[in-house]
Amino acid sequence: MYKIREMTVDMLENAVGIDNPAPRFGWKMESGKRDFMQSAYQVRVWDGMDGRLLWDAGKVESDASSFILYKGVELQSRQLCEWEVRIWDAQETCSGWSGRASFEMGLLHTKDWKAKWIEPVQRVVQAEPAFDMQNQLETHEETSSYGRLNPCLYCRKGFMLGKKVKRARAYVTAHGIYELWINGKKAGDLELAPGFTTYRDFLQYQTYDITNLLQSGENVVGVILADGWYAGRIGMIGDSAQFGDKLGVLLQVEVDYEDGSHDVIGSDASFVSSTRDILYSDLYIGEKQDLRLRDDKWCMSGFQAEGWKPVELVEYGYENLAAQAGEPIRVVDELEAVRVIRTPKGETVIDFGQVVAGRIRLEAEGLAGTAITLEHGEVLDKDGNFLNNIIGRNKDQKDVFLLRGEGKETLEPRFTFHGFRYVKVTGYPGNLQKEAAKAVVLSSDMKKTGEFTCSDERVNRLQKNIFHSQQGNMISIPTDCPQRERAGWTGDIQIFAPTACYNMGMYLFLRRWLRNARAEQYENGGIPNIIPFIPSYNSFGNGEQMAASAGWGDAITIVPWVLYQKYGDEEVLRENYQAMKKWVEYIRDCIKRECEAECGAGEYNVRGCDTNATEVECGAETTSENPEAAKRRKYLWKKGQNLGDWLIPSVVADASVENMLKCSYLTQECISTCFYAYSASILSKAAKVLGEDKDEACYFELAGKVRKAFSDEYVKEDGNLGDYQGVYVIALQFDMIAPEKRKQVLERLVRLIYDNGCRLDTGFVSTPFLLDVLCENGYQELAYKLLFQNRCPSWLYEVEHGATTIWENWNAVGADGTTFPTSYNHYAFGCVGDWMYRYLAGISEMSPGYKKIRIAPHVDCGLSQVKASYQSVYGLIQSEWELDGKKVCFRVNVPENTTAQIVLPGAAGCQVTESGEEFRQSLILTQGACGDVTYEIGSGTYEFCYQRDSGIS
Ligand code: RAM
Repeated sequence: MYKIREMTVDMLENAVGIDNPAPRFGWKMESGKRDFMQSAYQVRVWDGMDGRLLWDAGKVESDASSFILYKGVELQSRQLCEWEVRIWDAQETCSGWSGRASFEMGLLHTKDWKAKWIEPVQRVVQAEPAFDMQNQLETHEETSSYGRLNPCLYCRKGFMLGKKVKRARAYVTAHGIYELWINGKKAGDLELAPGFTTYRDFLQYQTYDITNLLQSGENVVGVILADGWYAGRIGMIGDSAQFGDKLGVLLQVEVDYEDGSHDVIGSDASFVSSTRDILYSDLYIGEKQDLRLRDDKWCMSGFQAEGWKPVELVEYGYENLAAQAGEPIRVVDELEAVRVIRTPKGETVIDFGQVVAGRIRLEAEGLAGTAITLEHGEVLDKDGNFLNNIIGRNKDQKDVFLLRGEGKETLEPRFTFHGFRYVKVTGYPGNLQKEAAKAVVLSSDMKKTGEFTCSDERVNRLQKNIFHSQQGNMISIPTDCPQRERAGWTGDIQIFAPTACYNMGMYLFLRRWLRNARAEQYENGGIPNIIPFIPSYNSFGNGEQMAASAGWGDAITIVPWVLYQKYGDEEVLRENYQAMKKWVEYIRDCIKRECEAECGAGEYNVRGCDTNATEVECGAETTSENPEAAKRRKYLWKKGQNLGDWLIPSVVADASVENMLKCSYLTQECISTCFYAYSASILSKAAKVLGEDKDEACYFELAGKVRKAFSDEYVKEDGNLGDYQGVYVIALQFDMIAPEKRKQVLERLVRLIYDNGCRLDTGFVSTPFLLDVLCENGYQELAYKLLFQNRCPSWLYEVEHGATTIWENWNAVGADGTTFPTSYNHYAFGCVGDWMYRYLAGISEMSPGYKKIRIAPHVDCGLSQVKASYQSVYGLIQSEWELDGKKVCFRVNVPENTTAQIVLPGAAGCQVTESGEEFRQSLILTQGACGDVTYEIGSGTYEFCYQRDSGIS
């Protein structure tokens, strides 16, 4: 008999607070047998309270087991639902009903909100002084007084419950970040709620099941508010009040009684507020607590709220509210301290052995009022002293605690987080033992979906480092780094998304981030380089709109396409389609303006895919010296504030801002045009999926013209494309080179790599494709050399120099151990993780969502063993191989309801056994020229073995 498991609604198990009126169902199946395919399914949905049947899909002949759209009776706000599914296999055997799973609707309409926004009486958040770049570059530690920071605000209200409660929910959100408290206890396990979104358009509320926290008689509901992303100091330059300068809360408690009646207790003018033990809390600067003022009774019945002040009712409307979309931030791990160091300077520093994002929890005992200070850093200096590696205004990462003085106390900040491995502790009474400290790791709580280990411990460490950088940079939004900018740089996630999707279930997280991206898209189609966007970023465009850079803004086409490939949901393409199209048209328009500037207005006319205007070439009507060049000008994105191949190692060796910008202007012309073609071709493919035939053809044609123009304009006959590896890589990967010149281009790339001592010199946007380009074009050996390279710049150089996450700069630690003030937690260059899964373990999708899988490992990579797995929407895909001399053993698992092509490298003519028996020849699909044999198989676990020297190759 087979079983159904992991039943999800909108990709979450037992989801609570769904505000999508048409949720979608999914399930996995476990059969214990091979070749298992679903041939039909039936889903039934009930109202969980009164047992009414809401939907019976009937038996649907289909092998779809994810994203099955609800088509029953209209779902209501707050509705509790139960659902079950049964399936049939190819032999028409039925699974039997799955057993019921539940989901619960959130508030679907603005009219469901009875509560009012309230703002405690407060000093408005202080504006930071005007930004000065020089100051930013020099500021290293605390420069300003903390007096400008406001204390956290506590709000409370008591209410009576007379009847027996059946269920109770709280729907809560805030301007700022908040904790919900009921009767002296924190409700739920969320951190930093409501998370970071583009608040004006999209503010999430969270749904809490508080049934068990209520009591009969008097109850108290309370909220603690901190500045958070809304009002606190954030972004590159640490500006404050980016969304507003007053904290507020919207809170609605709903109680259903056993007798069928219903009560709503909403935030209103009867709440009172005060300040207490948290003297300030800022996401970037840190938190200060006076534990003498702590008293959890503030949120219990019987507490005399003397001196508490009334709150103000304010109108913000409810239009921007949406249910929590995807995994919230939680404590995802706790790490023991590895050691306590006495540094040469005499500092006391705790080492957690791992760079993380989060905070620490520290036990201490001392006299009342004793001040303990915690400072956070990711590395020590060369001599082993504490180093604050983050430069910039308001990047202090410093917590202060004043002890209560009544025995053992636990110190832990609540509304801030830091990027660190080392914590310098000052003022600790007595001898600090490592057992007294724990690192509390924060992240959006996605499931881990990937595992990769192999016979080289350094590569294993690299994979771990990638994972940890991902964990630290997925706090509500995908960030570049969790200590300095903590910003949703579009380029970084564009580069890293494929790797991210192997490591964790990124579907909801990235889909939510795209919602922010759509909201932030400019009228003209440009996508700001950072999402969510904050006004202070405009200071980089001299007060004008922030530029939309090639390779960064393209996140709007690339990320939806990656999600579609990995999870198979067309809806992601549909909901982003217009934004993708606007982005491509934005590029077209940028070029148009360039042409007009060069050729005179009116002479140049672009034909967008939606217009019928005639196309006129730039300069075609003038007597141009080079009519061909004039004709192709309109396909080349030559100008604009494009970042090019950011952080090319040889150019930014000294990490100076000047040289960083040099990377841009040295490469931007080529890189921008390549991304134009790439986005146009993704758009064409998306149009095909969505049945937008006209667009499909139009953008396909556009991509082709851009490619041809690029090749004609930039690629010399001898394959010369300049001095930078990245330009070659991108041009090859995006198919920008005319076939007759491809070989020369490739050879020049290979020469550049050899001339660089078999080391990479690629920047941000090209690094993800470097190893692929080499492997796809017959230079596997060189790709392996780059992977196993341990001289700087290289992945293993970082590992051998103590990295526990991925660094922003390859040379962040010098050969002599000097550590530079930069970010040690930047996932971008961790993009090689994707290649390792796809190439070394060989797991990739042949059709969207891994409905059809390809497992094609490369056993000649220099490793003797690889073990990898990926938890897809259908179930676990595994690829494990060992190479022992000529003997290859290869185990795979193909999940139910999928099929796979399995490639056995060098197996042609060999006797292949599977689980000890000769394998069926009939399953052979192809025998490749280089001796690879491809089998087509169904679900199940297989173990193939063969001796390569027995073959024909
Ligand atoms: C740096 C960021 C980020 C990158 C931009 C261009 O400041 O850390 O990684 O995308 O520059």
